[in-house]
Amino acid sequence: MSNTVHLLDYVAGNVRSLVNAIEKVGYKVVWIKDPADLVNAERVILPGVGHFGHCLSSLSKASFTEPLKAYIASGKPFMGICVGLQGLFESSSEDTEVPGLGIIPGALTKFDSTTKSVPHIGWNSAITVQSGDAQGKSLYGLVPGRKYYYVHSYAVPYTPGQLESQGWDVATATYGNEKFVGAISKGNIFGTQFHPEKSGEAGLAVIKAFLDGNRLSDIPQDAQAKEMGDGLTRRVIACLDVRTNDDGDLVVTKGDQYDVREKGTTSSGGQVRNLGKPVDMAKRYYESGADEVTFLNITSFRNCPVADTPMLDVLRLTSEEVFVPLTIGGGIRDVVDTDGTKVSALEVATMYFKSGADKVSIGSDAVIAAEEYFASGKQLSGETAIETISKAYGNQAVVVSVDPRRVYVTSPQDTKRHAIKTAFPGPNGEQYCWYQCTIKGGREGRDVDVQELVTAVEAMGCGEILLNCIDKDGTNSGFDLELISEVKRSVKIPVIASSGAGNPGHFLEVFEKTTTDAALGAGMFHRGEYTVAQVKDYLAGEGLVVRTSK
Ligand code: 1PR
Repeated sequence: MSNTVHLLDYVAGNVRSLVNAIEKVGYKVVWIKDPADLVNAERVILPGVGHFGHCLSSLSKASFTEPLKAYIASGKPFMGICVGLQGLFESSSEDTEVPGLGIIPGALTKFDSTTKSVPHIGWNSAITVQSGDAQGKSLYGLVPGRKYYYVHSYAVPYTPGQLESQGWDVATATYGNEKFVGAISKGNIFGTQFHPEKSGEAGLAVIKAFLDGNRLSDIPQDAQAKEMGDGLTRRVIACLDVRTNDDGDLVVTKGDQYDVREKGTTSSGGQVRNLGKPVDMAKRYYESGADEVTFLNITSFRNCPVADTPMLDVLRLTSEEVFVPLTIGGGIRDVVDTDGTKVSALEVATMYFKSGADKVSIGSDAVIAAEEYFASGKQLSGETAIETISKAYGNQAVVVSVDPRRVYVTSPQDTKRHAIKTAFPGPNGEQYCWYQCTIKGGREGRDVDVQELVTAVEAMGCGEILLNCIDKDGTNSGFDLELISEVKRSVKIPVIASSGAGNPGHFLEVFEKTTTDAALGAGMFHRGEYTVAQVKDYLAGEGLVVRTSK
């Protein structure tokens, strides 16, 4: 057998990470554009992102459905990832008009969002059910104590014995009180609901086992010892604010309340703080166990020539070595390039996805879109960056980064915005505050509050909120728990708490005192005060479920 893997080219998707992961484990990717070529393939992977109906109808429109079924029936190795797995089932409540391939009995349903965030985003288990020939074995490299990266709203609920009675080996994960199919296999077929290409070393081991044809193996001794709780882990994210410094080098910087210049003697301040090189630092955080890495291009608001944006190279290089989700923010909006060419936000996002990003983060443009949404009486235009990108790549690929700042008031009646009572009164003893959204990296305050913004962008199809806080940024004084609780009350989508982390205890505090889905740190990691691993070990020691294996 050659070392070639065939991937089906049938739907827009951020598949760069998958290609990188396959190459990392020593295989070569060939894209199948013509369904007739499927007969010659030796191993096939069906990636899938976004909407079930959209993926399956794209497959059918490209005339792949029957050749794919024939390929699978031929007994040659086949793997479906995420929607690629979902499509093997009979149907999904995400789109009742479009049937699945019906190779596995069962239907997908949406997670219940009354008690938890939906989509389910983060690291969870895939524990092989002890049945059939998988008894006591590792199925395609899956290990009970390891965690894998999931991102989806629909899943196949797990009913003990049902799939097993038809010869399927199943690995499950638990989200809240719902147990679902995390991976499944029978004969030549293998599918994972999680993204192995974004699941660190644990995921690379799964891809390698599939490509090597290593269906069942012994569970590694060290992995057996490292058993940890089932369920979604607390995510710890490292964030890199990137910009060009005064010498023209692209550097990771870090501000105090968004001011990234050293305290200088001139009125404009000193040099831009240089804390290191973006790709090197991202690798270091991956090695240290970061669950995700976020890059924010913080001066993109100025002039954003698309053609030479250096962030594309940063992503390309990072995604070859870093196998956890990568988010890129800054300048995701409709732009005009230096030569006058108009480039839509969707096209900008596509460039980033093609370079290895898994999610894009939208800041200023989301605030303007929210203002327009309210001005039009909550009408969706269908044309905002959030809507166009989430339609093409799925909600999970669109993060909105919020840069709010506290505005103190004496009483809630003093403002039309949503005010909360605060335990931290303002400079004149004000007992209330509202959170004003800003654009252009905090330079311009807008007449829209954080609660309005997050509800508007959730309606537009944003899949996750990256919640910064200008007052807390760089202060090392802990997260703004009041802000985080306010936002968590307002939306169902996951929220990443950001700004203010100064030590591992702040991560514990935000996870214990709020229902945040993830927490992000920047300065404390960049300055070398703590490593990501130290934060995770501390959380694990306090009894929180975190991903400690790589
Ligand atoms: O508006 O879509 O072009 O996006 C610009 C992006 O750049 C936004 O996501 C915005 O948050 C970010 N940004 C703009 N200016 C700055 C700045 O610092 N001058 N950085 C900036 C925002 C905040 C966090 C930071 C945390 C944690 N950085 O991401 O990493 O506050 O820091 P800490 O742990 O050290 O407290 P667009």
